[in-house]
Amino acid sequence: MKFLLINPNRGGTIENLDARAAAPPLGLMYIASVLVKNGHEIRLIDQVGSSVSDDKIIKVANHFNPDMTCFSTMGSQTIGAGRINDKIKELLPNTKTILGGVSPTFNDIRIFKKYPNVDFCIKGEGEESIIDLIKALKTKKFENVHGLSYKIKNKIKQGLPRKLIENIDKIPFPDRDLVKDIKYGAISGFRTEKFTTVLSSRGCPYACRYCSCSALVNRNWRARSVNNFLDELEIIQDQGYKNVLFFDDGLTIDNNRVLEITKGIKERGIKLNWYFEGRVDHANLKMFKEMVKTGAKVCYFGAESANQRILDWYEKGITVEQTKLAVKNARKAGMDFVIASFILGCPTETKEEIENTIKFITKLDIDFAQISRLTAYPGTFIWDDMVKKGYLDPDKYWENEVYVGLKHPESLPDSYLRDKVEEAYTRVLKNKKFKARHVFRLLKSRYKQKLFFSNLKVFREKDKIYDLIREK
Ligand code: B12
Ligand code: SF4
Repeated sequence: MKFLLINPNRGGTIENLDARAAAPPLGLMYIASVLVKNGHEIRLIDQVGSSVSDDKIIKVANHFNPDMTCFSTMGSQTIGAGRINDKIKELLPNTKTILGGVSPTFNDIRIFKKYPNVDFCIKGEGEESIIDLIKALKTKKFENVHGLSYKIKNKIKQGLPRKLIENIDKIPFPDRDLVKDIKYGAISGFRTEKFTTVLSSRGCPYACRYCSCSALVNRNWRARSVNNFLDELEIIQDQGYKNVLFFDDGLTIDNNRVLEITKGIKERGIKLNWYFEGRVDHANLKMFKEMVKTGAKVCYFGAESANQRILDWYEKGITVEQTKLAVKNARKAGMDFVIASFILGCPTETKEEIENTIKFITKLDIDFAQISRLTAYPGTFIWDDMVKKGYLDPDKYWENEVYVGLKHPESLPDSYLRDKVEEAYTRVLKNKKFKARHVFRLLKSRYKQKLFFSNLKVFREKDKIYDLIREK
């Protein structure tokens, strides 16, 4: 069969942001590999990374004439998928449409209602479900497919509950050749050398109230074997990549496993720069040192707040002291660029607590802080709680994020929080000690110098960066 795989841009008018925050569409690249392995013919279009127009996609579709058109969507990408799919269906009414990704995982029924041209939604991990769906097309026994939602005679039906893939070593490596001509060169708005993305493990056992990662995998964490993962890194190096971004939600959960990975990197002579995210309570100094020795350059911590009461409200399971120690350890280990994320606007959070967080950020020895307003997304505790209490109409906001401050009666007003985020960025970047530390680190780190000089234009367009960050 022929499959057209599309990573659509967001439905709105911020394609510029899409291109600047683009990364290879890893989920779709995994699906592509599985389809090819099963003998199917595929085309993949990353509209986000390549900025191709809808018209160009329709032309490709018309020429390729796929049996199945598959979209991967998170958030407002579903709007883009709906828009493109309607046009494709007009030309090719026999192609069947599948939506997969985070959005259909939590919004399948809403998708069918809003977009009548969608035939199937695959919820959760798609590698096994899509193959089962292809088989079911012959038998028509859709009810036996895990994670599938479908329509029969305009009635929405569900298959079996979604299921996690037990042995993730068995999943073929994502097909990077499909996007080899796209230059993904910006991470969080900062220009970098060409990079690719990897997943050494899947899922997360925690359940922070603002995050949907745990709901995606029922609080499950599965790791690939170290050798299986290193085999992929070797291929990536052979393909000419120098930079790798880890998309793991829980890379550092098992410190010993990370040490085995770093040992393997040394033994196999792999030379790649890495970027990763980690929890502050898994920020072991010995592990960081080995990571730095084997190429780790940028680490990103979810610090979220300087107030223990707020961290506890989020059920984050960390302490403020752990954040300080994590940053200290990353510094001691020689990490070139340390980023921490913070959220303002937790329900019941006071103005004083927000002030405390901003002061804390200016003192923390990091290179950059990402500061956001608390947002509700489908699949999170906060979303479910607000829906349950009647603060939020899910049918209105499922495709576009909603700031908690706009809807929650116990939250500070959103306009106040928006101003505070802007003020926080300004105060942090203008803080004399923060600036002095930057200059010092710039002189010490060749990597940081490279990053800094290739981003001079971006730094000059400081307001644009703020916009970008605010939009994210
Ligand atoms: C990387 C990432 C991004 C990147 C995406 C770049 C890229 N090209 O990949 C960027 C930075 C752009 C991004 C943006 C956003 N993101 Co994001 N992102 C992630 C992250 C960390 C990893 C995604 C990933 O690649 N996972 C690995 C792959 C293998 O998994 P996958 O994509 O889910 O694919 C699997 C299945 O979903 C399925 N599948 C996927 N596509 C398809 C297609 C078909 C046809 C089939 C059959 C199956 C299928 O099979 C795949 C293999 O098993 C996730 C966290 C997470 N754990 O998912 C958050 C996450 C998805 N993001 C999230 C959010 C909130 C956002 C933003 C809204 C943030 C913001 N405020 O701007 C935006 C939304 C952008 C938009 N489109 O509207 C939330 C989603 C919340 C929700 N419930 O909707 C998550 C879950 C993080 C969280 N903390 O909760 N994000
Ligand atoms: S914020 Fe991080 S630790 Fe918390 S549930 Fe999400 S991925 Fe897991």
